[in-house]
Amino acid sequence: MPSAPLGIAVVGTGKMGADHVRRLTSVIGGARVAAVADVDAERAKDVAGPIDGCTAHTDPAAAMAAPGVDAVLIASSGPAHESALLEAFRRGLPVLCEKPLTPDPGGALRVLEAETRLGRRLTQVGFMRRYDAEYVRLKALLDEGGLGRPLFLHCRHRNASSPSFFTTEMLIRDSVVHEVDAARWLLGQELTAVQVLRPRPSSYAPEGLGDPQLVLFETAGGAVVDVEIFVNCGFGYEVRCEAVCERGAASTGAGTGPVVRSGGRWGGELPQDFTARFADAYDREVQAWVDATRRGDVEGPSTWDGYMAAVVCEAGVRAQRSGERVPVEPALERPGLYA
Ligand code: ISE
Repeated sequence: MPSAPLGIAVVGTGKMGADHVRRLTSVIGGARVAAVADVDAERAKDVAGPIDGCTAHTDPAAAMAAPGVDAVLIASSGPAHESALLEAFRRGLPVLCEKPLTPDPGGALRVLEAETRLGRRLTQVGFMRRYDAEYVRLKALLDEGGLGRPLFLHCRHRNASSPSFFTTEMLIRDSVVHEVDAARWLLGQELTAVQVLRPRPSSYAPEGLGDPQLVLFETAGGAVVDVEIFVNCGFGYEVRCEAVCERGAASTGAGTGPVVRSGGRWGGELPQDFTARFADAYDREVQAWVDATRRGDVEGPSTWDGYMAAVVCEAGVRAQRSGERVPVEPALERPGLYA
C-alpha cells in the first residue's frame, strides 16, 4: 500500500458530507481531505478552513481538479450525483458515492453505461448497512444456511422526523432504498414486484406527506419483504430487520444497548438519527473504501447495485401512486463488469 495518504475531494458538505469530512480527518486512517465543494460557498469554506491544505470550491469539477486529489467522495443531494459521477469518470478518479446512486433509473443507467465504457469499476455506492456489525452477522447466518430458506424479511425503518424538503416519493427513493439494497444483498435475490399500502397519514406528518407506508416486495426466490417506512415517528431512529426462515429466525435492531433508569422510568436509549445509529458502519465503510482505493481495488456495493435499487424504487413510486402491484423491469441484464 502507498505510504502517502489518499487525497480526497468531498463533494457536498451538508449533514452527511460534513460528517464524512470529520470521519476522514479524525476517525479513519490513510486519508486526507484535499478539497471540498458545496453550492453554498460559505459552508464549503467553513468546512475546509480548519483542514491543512484543503481548498474550498462551489464547482465539483474544480474540487476534483485541485492539487493532491486522488479520489472523490460524493455526498451532495441525490439529483446532483449523476453529473459529479460522470466528471469523476472523465478524470479516472475512484468514487465513494452516497446513496442513492441517482434517484431515477435513467440517470443510474447513464452512469452504468459510462462506467461500462471505461471497462473498469470506479464506484462504490454508500449503502452503509452492508458494513453494520448486526447486518453483517445476519448475512453470515443466512449464507451459512442453518436457518434454512428465507421466507420473510420484516423490516421497520423509522426516523424521528423528516427534513422540510422531504416528499412522499422520497419515502421510497431516499429511505426504503436502504431496505431495497439490504434485501437484495441479504437474500442474494433480485426484487421482482412491489405494492404499497398507505394508511391514513399520521396527524404529526407534515402537510401533504403520505407518512407512514407499508411497502411489500416479492423476490425472485419466492420470499416476501415487508417494510414499514415511518419518517415522522417522533420518538427516535429505529431500523430493524427480522429474517424468518424455514428452520429459525434472526433479527437486527433489537436495541440491546445500556438499560437506563432515570426520571422514574426504566429502559434503553434510542439514537435520534442515522449518523448516530450507523456511525460504526459509516466508519467501516469509509475505511474499507480508502484501503481498497490505496491498493488499486474497488469493492463493496457497485454501480449495478445502485442501478437496480433505482429501478426497484421507480416501481415502488409507481405502486405508491397507483395502489397497484408493479413489476420491477430493469432495462438490461447485469453486465459482465459486475459479475
Ligand atoms: C436518509 O437520507 C438516510 O439515508 C437515512 O439512513 C434514512 O433513515 C433516512 O430516511 C433518509 O432520509
